[in-house]
Amino acid sequence: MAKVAVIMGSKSDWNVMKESVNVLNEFGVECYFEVVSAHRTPEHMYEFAKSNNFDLVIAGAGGSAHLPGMVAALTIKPVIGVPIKSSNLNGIDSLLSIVQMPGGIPVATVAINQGKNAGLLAVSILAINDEILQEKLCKYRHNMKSDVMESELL
Ligand code: RP5
Repeated sequence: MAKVAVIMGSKSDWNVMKESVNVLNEFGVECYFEVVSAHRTPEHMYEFAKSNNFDLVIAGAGGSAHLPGMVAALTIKPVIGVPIKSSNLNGIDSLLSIVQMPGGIPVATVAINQGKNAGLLAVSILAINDEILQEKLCKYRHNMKSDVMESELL
């Protein structure tokens, strides 16, 4: 069974990162979540990454946002980064920190505060080898399409 670790640099990131957890729960993907800070708890970050107790990591961080890149450097599992809007730079600082990984250690980066899309991307990756998840994703897309087709303007 695939397992996703959802980590974040601070409990103040939870409002965004719970959207990832909500999506994973909706699709029935096992996950766990915790605060892992690159600068406040660097030893714990190392232990977490080296535990290998996950198939995929979703990592959210704000500010200079080292967490996703540092974790990606410590594991060969895929890492999805979520830039969090936490400073007066509107999240642009986090976005650039996470998306601009030098060649060699990739972090798949979603839009600022897009915990939901991080969850959906994780499901898509895991669905490669899981027909049930493929079916659920097709149904999810179908429902989105129906919502648009059936929506009425005032
Ligand atoms: C980052 O600093 C966290 O990811 C958070 O987005 C930001 C602010 O953290 P707090 O000061 O709210 O704990 O490490």
